[in-house]
Amino acid sequence: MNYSPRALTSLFFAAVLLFAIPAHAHVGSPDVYAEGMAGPYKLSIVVRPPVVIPGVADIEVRAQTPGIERITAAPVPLTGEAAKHPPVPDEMNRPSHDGQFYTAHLWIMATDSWQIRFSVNGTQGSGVLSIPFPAAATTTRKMQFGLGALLAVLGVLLVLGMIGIVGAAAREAKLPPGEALTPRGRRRGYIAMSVTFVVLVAAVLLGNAWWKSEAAVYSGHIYKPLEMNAAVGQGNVLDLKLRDPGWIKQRKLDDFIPDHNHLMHLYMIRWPQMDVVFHLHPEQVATGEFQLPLPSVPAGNYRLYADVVHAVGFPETVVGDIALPQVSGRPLAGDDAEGQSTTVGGPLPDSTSSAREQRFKLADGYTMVWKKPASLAPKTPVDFQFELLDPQGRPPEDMALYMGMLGHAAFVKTDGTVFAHIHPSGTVAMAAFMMANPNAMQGAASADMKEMPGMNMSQDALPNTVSFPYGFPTPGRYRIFVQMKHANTVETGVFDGDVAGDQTSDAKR
Ligand SMILES: [Cu+2]
Repeated sequence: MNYSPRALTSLFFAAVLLFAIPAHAHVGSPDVYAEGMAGPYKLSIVVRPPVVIPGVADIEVRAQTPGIERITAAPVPLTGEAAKHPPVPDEMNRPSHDGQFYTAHLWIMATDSWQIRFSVNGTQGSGVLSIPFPAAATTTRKMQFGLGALLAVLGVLLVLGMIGIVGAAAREAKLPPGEALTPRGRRRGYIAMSVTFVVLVAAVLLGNAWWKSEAAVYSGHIYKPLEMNAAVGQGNVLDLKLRDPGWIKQRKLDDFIPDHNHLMHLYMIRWPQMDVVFHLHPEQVATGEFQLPLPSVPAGNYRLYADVVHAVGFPETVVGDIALPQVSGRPLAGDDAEGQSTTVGGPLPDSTSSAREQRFKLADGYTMVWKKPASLAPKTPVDFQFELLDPQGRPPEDMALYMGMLGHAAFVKTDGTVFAHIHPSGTVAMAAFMMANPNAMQGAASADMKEMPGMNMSQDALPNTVSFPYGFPTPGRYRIFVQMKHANTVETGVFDGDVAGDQTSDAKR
């Protein structure tokens, strides 16, 4: 981490130029929604990463447990030396009379893998919870015309004023009061003004060159996702080659860490129908290269979303495409799973769907139910709740964890601009969450784990319901793929949601 002159100049630039937009692990879904336990207190958290780097992250916390007296928040790098020296935390505000709702605005100084560390004090004692998130700029914004014009006018005034002052000083500084100006004095004034003019023009040109080179350095820091080339080789082996288009030099292709047991989680969705989905786990065969023998796949164009996590806890989603013929491959095994539904945009898959409930009939007679909120709005945190029922409509008695979780969900916008892979703890990559909360993980064998949403490790029967904290980034139609497991069967429910907003309103005046 270096906060030295470069960071300070960047700060200056950020302030003046209003650079924009955050980076994210998911595609088009930069905000972090998470749920977790800070000691005895359950918190629902939203972290909206900064629109500038350096920039301000907006943080919202809703306390789900009563008795909290104060919450502090501090931004800390997830790894490295700086992670051991957290800054003095900020006290979170309670902006309304709603005593359970807290906010904070924290500076994020560099492109990196970060965490917000929440410390909670209250009647039940204290607790800590850290929520990781990646921070990187993804675009720049041009200077506003009005601001540019104002600065230009002020600059010209400064230059002219400087020339005038120097001229006057050279002409008249040594002139006794009341005496007339000599031609020699006047000439001295002109010379001084000319020299000043040349010096100032040179300074402006140099300043412009410096500005441009800083802007170029900054634009080099703009997030560029990894690229992926997909092909099918002999024996129906899917081959994925990752490529770094050039971003910060810290990014490597050989430092991926397992996220719930797999280096890569690949969602393969038939596109644009979105009627067939696979959740697969290719193996790393070389640096930046992953392979997987394909299962049986219906022919079509597929969109690929591959989730990976770097060693520093920085998650990325790599996007690709592939056209596949009908493939007769191996049977699905292990953690690999498949789901099918109707073409998106058509009628909802079950006629019993109502405004508050969407039911999805699975091929084996089971049903998955989405307990739908009354309305869906962009950028609003919601608990997405799903329930699995057996063919008799009862909770299955053999509920199982799927890759250590009660459920996995993917929220995919039908225009392809959003993909987010979510767990009961939220949008954070589990591998990064474990780095941020090492103590919670030491408790894996102890009671602590039971407190982690979706990570119930006790011997008790597992619930047949799962909930995911998430908020849609933009209005429009989304398809939600939800996976829950009973015995050895992974069920994939498919649901559609329309998120209200200006773009979806077709009732034009
Ligand atoms: Cu998952």
